[in-house]
Amino acid sequence: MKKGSGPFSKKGPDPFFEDVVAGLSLPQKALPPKYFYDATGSRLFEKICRLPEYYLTRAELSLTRANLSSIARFAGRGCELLEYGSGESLKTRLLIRALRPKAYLPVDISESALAGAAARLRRQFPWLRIVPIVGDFSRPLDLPAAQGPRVAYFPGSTIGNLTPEEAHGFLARGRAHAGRMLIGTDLKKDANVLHAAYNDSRAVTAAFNLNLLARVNRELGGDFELKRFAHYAFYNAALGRIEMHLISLRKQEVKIGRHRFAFERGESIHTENSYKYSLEGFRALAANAGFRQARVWTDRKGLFALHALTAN
Ligand code: AVJ
Repeated sequence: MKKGSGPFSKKGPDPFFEDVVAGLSLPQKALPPKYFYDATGSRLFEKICRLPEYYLTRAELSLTRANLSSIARFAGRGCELLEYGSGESLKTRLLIRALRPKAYLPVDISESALAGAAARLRRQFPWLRIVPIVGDFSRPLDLPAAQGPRVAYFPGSTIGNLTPEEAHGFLARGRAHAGRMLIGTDLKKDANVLHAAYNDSRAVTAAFNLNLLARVNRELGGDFELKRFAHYAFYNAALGRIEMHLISLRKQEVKIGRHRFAFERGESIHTENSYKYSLEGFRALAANAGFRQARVWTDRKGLFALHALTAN
């Protein structure tokens, strides 16, 4: 078990432990997807982004490259750039080069991911003021006061992890952070294309999903037997989302500290939602949260969208 974590940590309750116990106690067992990204999970996610079936990353990068000067014009050169996520990505570097922001404020729950990304960006952009912020964007956030116009960047369809209700809350709270937003969303499309993206032939997505149980074992002293669970992902068309689950392959009991969780054969842990939006659907969601869609860019194949939003 990792030092300083688990039920007996001196630092008080460990949010990972609390969230795991709460999630596995629900009638439909569930684990929050934000915990996918430990060191192993982040490595697996990068591998997912390079898979032939996982079109999202390439589509967003290509639309960003193709529209970089319009995007920069919308954001305003010399703004403060706030990013939800640690800013490891190639897209972020493109944006920084094009915008020449006064400051760059990455927000991430992982202090180590933030520190690593900030160090690399400092080397690449010595002129840039970088203000890393440890925080969870799915909850209210306290940010340093803006010293000029601020634009928030939320790429990668990460907003797709939130339900539309949560996304509404995120956007409504975001109005206090930034007057303008750039948000990447995956578009609705043929269910077979979506299915393949989350059921890749090399089973990297399966390994990414199962790593969540391995992480519970490593950090919380759980005794999940990974071979007794299977990756399951499908497109829920009625709700417009990919759902990822881990299915128990037999009746079994799992221990985490003094807690025991019983699984029926076939019972699932719901590990992720990945919402897909139509252009109109996201525009309406943003409008309800007080944002006007000023522009929207898509890639040539119409797979992915980047929305430019202005607070009303
Ligand atoms: C990083 C949340 C956008 O939902 O497509 C990739 C995560 N899950 N494969 C997504 C993910 C399975 C990804 N997001």
